[in-house]
Amino acid sequence: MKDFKLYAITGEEFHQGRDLIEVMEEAILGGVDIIQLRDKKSKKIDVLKKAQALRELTKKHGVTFIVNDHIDVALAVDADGIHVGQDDLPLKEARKVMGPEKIIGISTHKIEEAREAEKGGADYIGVGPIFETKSKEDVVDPVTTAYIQQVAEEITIPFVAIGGIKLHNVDQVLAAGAKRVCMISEIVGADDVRGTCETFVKILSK
Ligand code: 3NM
Repeated sequence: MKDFKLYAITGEEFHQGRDLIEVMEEAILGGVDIIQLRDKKSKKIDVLKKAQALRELTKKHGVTFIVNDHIDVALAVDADGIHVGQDDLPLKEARKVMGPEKIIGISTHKIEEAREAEKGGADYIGVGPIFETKSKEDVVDPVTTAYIQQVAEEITIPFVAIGGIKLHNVDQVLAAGAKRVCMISEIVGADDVRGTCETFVKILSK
C-alpha cells in the first residue's frame, strides 16, 4: 500500500453540526493521507450513501479511502480497503472477499494480535488505544506507549497509533517509535480542521 502518515476517521458526533463531506475535505486539504468511514450506528443504506460521497471526494483528491467493518459497502463503492476489529470478519475471510489488491487493516491491542495480523497478511495494523478515549465504545484499557515500542521493535508491516492522540501528546507517541497517527476527535472535532491537520503534518515530517 501507499505509505501514509496522517489518518483521519469520521466521527459525526464531533462534527459540531458540520457536514461530513465538508469536514473530511478540510482534513484532506490539511494533509490527511487516509480517510476511514466509521459508522456503527446508521442503517446500511445511509452508510452506503456516505461511502459513495467519500469515495468521490477521496478520488478527487487522490487520497486513500477505507471503510470500517462494512465489507459489502467497501466493495460496492470500490473503496481502497477495509478496516476490521478483532471481533469483525476474520482476516482470512476478509482477504477472500476483498481480493489480493485491496488494503486490509486490523485493530490490535496486544503484541500477540499484532503478530497474528502480520502473519495473516494484513497490510497495516492499528495500535491502541494509546491513551484514554471516549470515541470508541467497549474500548480496552489504554495500552500506553509501551505497546508502540514493542510493535516498533518486532513488527515489519506499517502500524498506526490510535486512541486519545492529541496535539499535546503526539510527541510521546512519536518518541515511542510511531511514524503514523490516526485520530477521530482531535481532527474532526477541531474548530479549524485544516489548520490542525497542517500542524500534525509538520510534526510528523520532523
Ligand atoms: N480504535 P480518538 S481507539 C476507533 O484502539 C478507535 O483500536 C481504537 O478516537 C483502537 O482519536 C479508537 O477520538 C478511537 O481518541 C479513536
